[in-house]
Formats: sequence, structure tokens, C-alpha cells
Amino acid sequence: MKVAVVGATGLVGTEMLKVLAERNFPVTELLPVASARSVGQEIEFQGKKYKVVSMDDAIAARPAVAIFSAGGSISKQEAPRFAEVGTVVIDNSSAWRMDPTKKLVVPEINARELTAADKIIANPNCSTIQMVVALNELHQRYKVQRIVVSTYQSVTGTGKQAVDQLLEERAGQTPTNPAYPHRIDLNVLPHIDVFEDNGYTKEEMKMVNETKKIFGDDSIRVTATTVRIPVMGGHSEAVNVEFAEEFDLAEVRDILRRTAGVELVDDVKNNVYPMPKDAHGRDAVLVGRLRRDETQPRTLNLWVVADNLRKGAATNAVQIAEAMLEMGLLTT
Ligand code: 11C
Repeated sequence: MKVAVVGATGLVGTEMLKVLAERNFPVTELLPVASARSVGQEIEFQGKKYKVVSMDDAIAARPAVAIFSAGGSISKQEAPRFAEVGTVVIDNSSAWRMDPTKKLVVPEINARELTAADKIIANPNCSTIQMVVALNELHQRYKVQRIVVSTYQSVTGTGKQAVDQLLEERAGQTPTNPAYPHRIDLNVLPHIDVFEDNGYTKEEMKMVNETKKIFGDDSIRVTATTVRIPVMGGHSEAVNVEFAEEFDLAEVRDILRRTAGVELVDDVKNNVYPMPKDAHGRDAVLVGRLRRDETQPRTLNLWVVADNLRKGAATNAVQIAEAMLEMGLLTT
């Protein structure tokens, strides 16, 4: 199967290639696409060297699937061109997520809704993915009514420029091309993406709107504070969730133990709880610190950690491709 990876040289693109290889996705020909200055550069994939190609050349090759991670404006412009030649686009940007004609997919939750008519499929934001994976089965059982979430997000979510800023600051240097308006090392920024007119950031509103769309329930109320911290392994989230139905903590644990994509890491007596260093390089969403919110009924506190470049981006996108392949929706 011909597979294009658009944005192949970025942090997420590099992870996409790793995940495609690890999961043995049946790639017969890889079409790595990157900016004009990278065209011709070689990329190694499954022991074979591939030259970076231009967008036009990749479209002309009519791949079965194109996985995009090149930013919203490139997706807006180029995804429809791939779709026109019959390629299924799985897009990791925010360009199509809230478009009512496009599906926003987390395979454990809603891949079964995909049909042959879906040519551009949106991959949700990393901070949304890990939260909804953690809550999915609990939502089926107790019905989520309201979520209050605070995030602690890795600099890898911003990209290489931010990783360089952190490393340069940590080495005592002045960053050459800082990604953030403030120092990030030894600091915390309550600011991810741009501020909107309501005072929330775009990242916060993604968590609000994408959660409702993925669960297919506009009545779920979500409020978020998203925060950047000087960490590289993954995103962490403190989630306070109010359910419609009363729950039992032992049953919550059982449900989480059998929730697809979740690993329960919760043994506080032995100081065991999810941490980004343990999520890094893995696909599981780690869930722990389970406890009842004692200030109001039917409300649970939990701590959710995942590698934002993997389940939060590359792995989720490749899982969508795998689900479509299994459902006969990718044609070679
Ligand atoms: C961050 N969540 O950590 C962002 C990165 O809409 O796909 C991913 C942005 C997106 O900064």
C-alpha cells in the first residue's frame, strides 16, 4: 500500500514513521513529503531509503492513505487535493476537526462510524485524546456530565523549536529562536496556543469542543486550563469528572482495567502513579490517583498521562488507518 506522510521530517512526522514501522502497517511504498527545502533529502524507513518528495509528486502517485502533520493551513489547502484523487487523508491538525462534514476519530471510541464516504478524517488534539480514552468506558457506564481539567503539557507538543528552547535554557544559554514568549525551563506557562476572545486559549477550547464531538454529546460541559511545563515525555492531566450516575470506586478500577488503550497505574501506598517519564515512548494512556471528590456527589478525580507524540498524535493516526484497512476502506 502506498502511504504518504506529510510533514515527515517534523517531530510528529518522525514518530509517524516509527509507529508505522513498529506496527507493521503494510507500506509497500513510502512517500515522505516535507517543505521544499527538504525535497530530495533521504529518510530511512524499514531499512530502505526514501527521498522526500514534493506535495504534487505525492498526489500524482495517488497513495491509498496520506497521514498529515504539517499544520492547519497546509492541511486546509492540500488535504482536499489528495481526497480528489481518492486518497484517504488522516489529518493531525486542527483544520478539519470541528467541520461538521468530517469525523473526529479516536479508534477505541468511534472508528466504527467511518464509511467509504470519509476521505478526510480528523485526528483530535493530543490533550483531548488521552482524556477521552481514559473516560470512554466510564462515560458508557455512568455518563459524563461535567469535566474540569487542568493540563501539564510537554514542550514536544509545540515542536522542535520548543524542545531546543528548553535544552538551550537548561544549558545556561540564551535560546537562539525561542518558541514561547517567556522562559520555559524552571517555569510554567498558563498559555498554550493563542488566546481567544473569551479569555480561554485555543488549546482549552479544543478540549471543550472536541470532547463533545468525539462522545457525540453536546450536553457534556467541559472547562479547561492548559499549561505548558518544562517536561518532554508526555502530557499530564488532572481530571475532575462529574457523572450522572453514582459510581463505586472498586468498579471504576475494574472498568479502567479493561478499558482499551488504558493502563491503570494506581498504588499510592507504594508511590505508584502515572508520570510522563513512564508514558514516554509508549502508546498506553496511564491513569491513576483515583479518588472520590468529597465536595460533591458522583464526582471522581483522576490523573491521566500519555505520550503526546504517540497516542496523542502518531499512534492514534496510524490506528485510524489500521481500522480503515480492516474495514476495507483503504484501496491500494
Ligand atoms: C500542544 N496540543 O501540546 C498541542 C499540540 O491541535 O494538534 C497539538 C496541536 C493540535 O501544544
